Amino acid sequence: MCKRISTLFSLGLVFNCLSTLHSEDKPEAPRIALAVPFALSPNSTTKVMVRGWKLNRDIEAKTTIANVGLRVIKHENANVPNGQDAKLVGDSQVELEVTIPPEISLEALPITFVAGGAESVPYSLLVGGRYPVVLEVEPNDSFRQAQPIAAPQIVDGQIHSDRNVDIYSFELTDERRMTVEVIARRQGSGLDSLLTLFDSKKEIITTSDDAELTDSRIEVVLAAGKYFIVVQDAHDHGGPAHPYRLVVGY
Ligand SMILES: [Ca+2]
Ligand SMILES: [Ca+2]
Repeated sequence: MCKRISTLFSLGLVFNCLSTLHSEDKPEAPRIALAVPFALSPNSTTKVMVRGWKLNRDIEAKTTIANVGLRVIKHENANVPNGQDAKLVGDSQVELEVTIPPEISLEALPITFVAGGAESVPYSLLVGGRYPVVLEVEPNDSFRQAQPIAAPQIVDGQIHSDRNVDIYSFELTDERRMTVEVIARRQGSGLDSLLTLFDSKKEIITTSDDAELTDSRIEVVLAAGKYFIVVQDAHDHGGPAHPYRLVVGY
């Protein structure tokens, strides 16, 4: 690209090429792709696996929030899940222990990694949620095994293998305008979510693939009754880099 500067006279290209030359003098900074799980519980100590690039070396974790404890437990190479692109989900990982003391109230915790004097761009770990948070419980792969949840509710789950499908059920006692949303790619997940809402007779009401990036969102008015939510990957891929947060709200 730099060879073309003299013919293109692009100030943007000049700047980009000078930046590249400058950055070649320094060690490449670690980069963070995603954390599994995405979210931490407030007032707790949580182990989080952070995936990315250039993480398999002596590394320090930092945050700008005072009194939050960060401890690197280990750093290692990480397999790229089947069918995934290492450019998307990273090739190395850090197991991190995060302690949030009771006096700290946060919705997100920014973290960075420093290795060889170079610091990553910050990544935000979610903390808690707008609604009560529960974890996905497997097996929930069929309507018969659907995991009952409340509404409103947040579920932190994972499409843990290829062709895995996660099914949840909830009941409404009154008519409600509902928003059912998957947060995945926005937090760096490899999941390209596909979200489908079924009625009590297991007939499709509506579906959503890509509403924000590749994350899905359904907005619908529902009468009182029982409903099923199906979360899956649009390409039937799954693995350790496919976490998601399902937000069932009104
Ligand atoms: Ca699952
Ligand atoms: Ca999608």
